[in-house]
Amino acid sequence: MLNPASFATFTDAYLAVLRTIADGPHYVTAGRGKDAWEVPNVSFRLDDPVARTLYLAARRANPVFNVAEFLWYVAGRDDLDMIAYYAPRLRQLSLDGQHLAGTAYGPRLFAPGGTDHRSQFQRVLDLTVHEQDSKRAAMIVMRPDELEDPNHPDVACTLALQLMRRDGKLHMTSYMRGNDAKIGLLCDVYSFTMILEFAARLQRVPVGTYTHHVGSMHINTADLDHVRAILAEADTAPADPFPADPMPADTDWSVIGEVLHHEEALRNNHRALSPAAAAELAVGLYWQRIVLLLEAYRQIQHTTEPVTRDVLGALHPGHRWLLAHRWPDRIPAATVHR
Ligand code: 5HM
Repeated sequence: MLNPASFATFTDAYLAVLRTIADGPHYVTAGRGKDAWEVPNVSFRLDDPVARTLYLAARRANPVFNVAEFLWYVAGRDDLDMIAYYAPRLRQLSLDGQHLAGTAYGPRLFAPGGTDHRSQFQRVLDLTVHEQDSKRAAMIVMRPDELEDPNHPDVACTLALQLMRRDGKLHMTSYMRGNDAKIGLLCDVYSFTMILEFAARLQRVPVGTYTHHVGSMHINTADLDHVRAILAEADTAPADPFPADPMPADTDWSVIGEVLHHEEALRNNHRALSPAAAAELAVGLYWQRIVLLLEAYRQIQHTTEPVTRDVLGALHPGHRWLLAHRWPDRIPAATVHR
């Protein structure tokens, strides 16, 4: 069997990867200050890349960071101003205290460049339209010069993202040199499948499959107890309690621009956003709820009060559940049901 295993949801794939490493590491590695259990050459396929959200309380996934990382990428940004507001630990990877290098995939994928002034993303989209069966639609992320400084704290872990249009659907394959199976895997699959779904909406074709190939899949030994707690919860937790929510068919660059505009205002605490004001935004309900998720995070970051009930009530129920497990002291318990 030369093809990777297929999974219905990301949750199934994530648990299989964690179990494989925790039950039988091939190597114990040491390097760059972190010991890890490693299984090399791990691949899997997701049949429904939209079912990307993990609902396991022990993992304490941060839905705000997942959305923000996608937005940071498509905006073509490399600044800490935006992304460290959502993930302060990323500051440790920056050499100048203002920008990220390898972790910032946005400029590499989405910034216009070259003599044709197109982004890599635009080039591969154009390619899959003009030559539907193309095998060339790969966006390159890691760069050869990144290894000039072997001690650089921030070298891209993703080698390439490839689009393939087959049977009328848009599929994605990602190639990574290394992936932290507990933390990075969840965030990377989330943002890459969002990029796939956005690309499919721009082309007005259905989302196909997502395939993930990793050279070094590993769990840091410091995370092993946490991983065992996640696996123990998964043994008894119900399967994905909230249905996957597809991106609206009319999602295009103007919708993303509108969402980014509100993201910036909320991040800088220039204003609050009520559910009534969100309902007036010129974007679909899906994106209104994402902007409201950013409003909930504004309240968590810029106030000391519990998140207001009207905002929590207007969120996607899955986001509300995730927020309640990530910030239990800021979410009134009565507002959350599985
Ligand atoms: O020594 P190295 O550059 O591989 O350390 C980076 C760590 O962050 C690795 O554990 C890598 O797998 C993880 N990582 C990830 O899982 C990093 C990035 C940033 O590119 C990522 N996913 N997107």
